[in-house]
Amino acid sequence: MKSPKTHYRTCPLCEAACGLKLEVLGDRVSAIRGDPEDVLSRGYICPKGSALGEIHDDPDRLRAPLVKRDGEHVEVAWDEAFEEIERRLLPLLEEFGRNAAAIYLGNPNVHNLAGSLYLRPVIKAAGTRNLFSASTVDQMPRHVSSGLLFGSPDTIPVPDLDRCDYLLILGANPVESNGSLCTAPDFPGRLKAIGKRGGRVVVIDPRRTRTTRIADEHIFIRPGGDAFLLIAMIQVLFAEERVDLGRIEEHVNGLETIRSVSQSFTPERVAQHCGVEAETIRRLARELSRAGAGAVYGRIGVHTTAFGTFISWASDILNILTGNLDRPGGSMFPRPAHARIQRKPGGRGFSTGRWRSRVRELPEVRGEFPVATMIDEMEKPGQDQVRALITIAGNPVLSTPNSARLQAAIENLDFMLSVDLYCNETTRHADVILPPPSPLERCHYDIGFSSLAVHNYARYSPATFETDRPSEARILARLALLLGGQGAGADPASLDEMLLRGSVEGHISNPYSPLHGREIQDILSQLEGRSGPEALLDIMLRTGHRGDAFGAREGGLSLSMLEDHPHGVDLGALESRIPEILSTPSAEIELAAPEILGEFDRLDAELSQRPGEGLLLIGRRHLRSNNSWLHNIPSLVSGRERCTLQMHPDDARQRGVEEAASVEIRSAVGSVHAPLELSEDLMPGVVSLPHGWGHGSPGARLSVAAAHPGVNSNCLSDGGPLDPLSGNAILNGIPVEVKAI
Ligand SMILES: Nc1nc2c(c(=O)[nH]1)N[C@H]1C(S)=C(S)[C@@H](COP(=O)(O)OP(=O)(O)OC[C@H]3O[C@@H](n4cnc5c(=O)[nH]c(N)nc54)[C@H](O)[C@@H]3O)O[C@H]1N2
Ligand SMILES: Nc1nc2c(c(=O)[nH]1)N[C@H]1C(S)=C(S)[C@@H](COP(=O)(O)OP(=O)(O)OC[C@H]3O[C@@H](n4cnc5c(=O)[nH]c(N)nc54)[C@H](O)[C@@H]3O)O[C@H]1N2
Ligand code: SF4
Ligand SMILES: [Mo]
Repeated sequence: MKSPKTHYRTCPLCEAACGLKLEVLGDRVSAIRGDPEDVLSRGYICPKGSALGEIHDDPDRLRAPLVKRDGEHVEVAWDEAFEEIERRLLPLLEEFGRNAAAIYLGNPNVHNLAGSLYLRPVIKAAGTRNLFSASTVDQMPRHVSSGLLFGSPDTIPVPDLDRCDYLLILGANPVESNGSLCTAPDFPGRLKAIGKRGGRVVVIDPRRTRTTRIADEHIFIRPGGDAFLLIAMIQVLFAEERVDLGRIEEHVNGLETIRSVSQSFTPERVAQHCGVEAETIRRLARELSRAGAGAVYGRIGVHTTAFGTFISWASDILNILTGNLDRPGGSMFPRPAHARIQRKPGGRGFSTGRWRSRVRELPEVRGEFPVATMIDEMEKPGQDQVRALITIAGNPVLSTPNSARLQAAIENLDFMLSVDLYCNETTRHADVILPPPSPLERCHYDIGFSSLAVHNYARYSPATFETDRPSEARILARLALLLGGQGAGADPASLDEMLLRGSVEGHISNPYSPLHGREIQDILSQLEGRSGPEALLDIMLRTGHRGDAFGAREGGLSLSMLEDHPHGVDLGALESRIPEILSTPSAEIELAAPEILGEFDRLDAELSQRPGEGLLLIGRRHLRSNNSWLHNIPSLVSGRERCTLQMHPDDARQRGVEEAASVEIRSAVGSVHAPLELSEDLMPGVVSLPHGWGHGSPGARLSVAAAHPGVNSNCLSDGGPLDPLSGNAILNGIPVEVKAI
């Protein structure tokens, strides 16, 4: 018998980016544990990480391209699949123009080196303005507020979890989600440690959660009410003269403007609208200002609301006003290994609305339109109507608003292509599906999440298993060449070569690069024969602030150095980065961008109306889920049914509905039926239904998920009203009615 081999790799499933230790026997994984020596995760693992082997082995996971023939998907060879795309898609673009194709990018792209490095050429080659992604049902507000405050949408501060004494969490449940826009494996342990060192964790959430249970205090809030709570806390800080910016004071612009526009938002005035008592709001502001070092951290429950961007901004403002931005234990900017060497502060700043969507005239944000308007672009006839869709690693039929209508619009398209591991509720509509290899058959480096981690680190994992099938980078490269008119048979290596040369030449001509003025051959010869994403990553690491600059800096980082450190390289605790990191034109933090000031009028208008009295629907995550796509893994769906509507017993009594019975949940745009679960954990007036369910569609190939279908909560979310600054959809705080059936 063969003896098992040990492999180490990063879990790609969620933002915690845990380091895992895999026991491999032949071509199978026999066990997966947390890697106790990992520099970031120190042995932590959750049930999803342990299930990576099951994903790899899942018989439903696609191994060959599928093409639809007479309404049925059949397996074809790779060449045939690309020929089909060329034959069907290119004539459409010829006839109707480039905007006739829409692209939708799903969440797992961010967890994948190919997605991080090879999507740009695909988007460029497609040449469409109809670009959409999961970002506008997720974190787009955080990009916009960061862009306005700090000058770049990717300059996102994270709570310095391991050193703070006070943490105010709004709309996040990291004990189930393992954290988001805050990479911190073992989030629960890190939260408990705050209490152990004498600190305090307060959670604001309309539902009692596993996170509220380990916190020192939980405060209910009316869904969507956080903007009022936060602006009143800001008002209190000014009114009680508690503002103290600390070391960043000289880098801040607009403080007096914020003092004056926030003046009228007293705790008494907002209390009813957020459902939090005025005295509690005052106390929270005082606690934050008195804490040694503290941070305000908000996530999906507050970003997917009508004031998502404002809330993200207000959280940072509270950190700034209490001297907590950019100080140890406060809210800090990570510095990943691949971050470039910073030039002097200042830059072009950030703006949105460089172009607008055709139907609803919504502004682009970071080159995308809100995914909520993808339906409109498909449905409304006219020049530039969307007739073809390319989805890459996404399931918008389950994850984006007004899904029933979206599904109908997708059915009417002339052509659809998907790059995905599975034939799911969305990709079942595709004329061609191109499946990348499994998560264990690729190399991994977290470009995104090492930029959001509570401790600086660098970690690279090689592929655990080799495969003959094309890598995702190869698939995307071939697609980019095809879209660029080079034909279905173009060699993807030519794109690798182009990207590589482009990157090296860019560095050589850039006076701020450590490679400025070097010889191209000197650089290429040091790449040790690497190509594709690994070559690009090596260049990023070696030109980064800790890099070896291709021999110019002894002991610096390179990809081969990371290969020698399978548990990762510890790059130390977070460090202060202001002003170096600021890229606003003024090189200062701009507190009072006009876009934000405009939101104060909207807040005022809301406050002049009485809050509604009906039920408000919120979402819910479970540790063993990951949006829509892990319900086909037996160990992750076993046990009690999870797709239930949770409701407070008082609300149930009032409506004459009973536990276990299926109830009808109706919103402005649709209705679904789900089993009712009574729970004292809900704030009265609030009901909760998880997203990502609604399996069992004909034509999908998810046999395990089909046995645990649940219902699609996004049949209830309305793509009409959005967070105006980011275009983010409103997925929490949806008015609904619940009735017995
Ligand atoms: N009501 C409601 N809706 C929500 C949310 C909510 O809280 N409430 N949350 C929103 C959020 S935060 C997000 S991020 C979105 C997610 O929305 P999506 O990204 O659209 O959906 P996922 O369920 O993540 O689907 C991911 C797809 O990628 C495929 N996949 C996995 N790995 C790979 C890979 O390596 N390569 C390729 N090509 N494909 C891969 C999977 O098979 C799956 O089909 O949902 C959003 N929708
Ligand atoms: N197990 C698991 N982990 C995941 C995912 C998953 O689906 N399952 N998805 C991953 C993804 S893509 C993301 S983006 C992250 C998201 O990570 P989190 O942001 O931690 O997401 P949730 O667990 O949905 O927590 C949102 C919380 O907001 C609360 N909430 C709802 N409305 C409001 C409101 O108006 N105000 C306030 N204050 N709270 C509100 C909800 O009750 C809920 O407890 O999780 C990631 N990790
Ligand atoms: S917490 Fe996230 S990264 Fe860690 S094992 Fe679980 S799914 Fe993987
Ligand atoms: Mo997300």
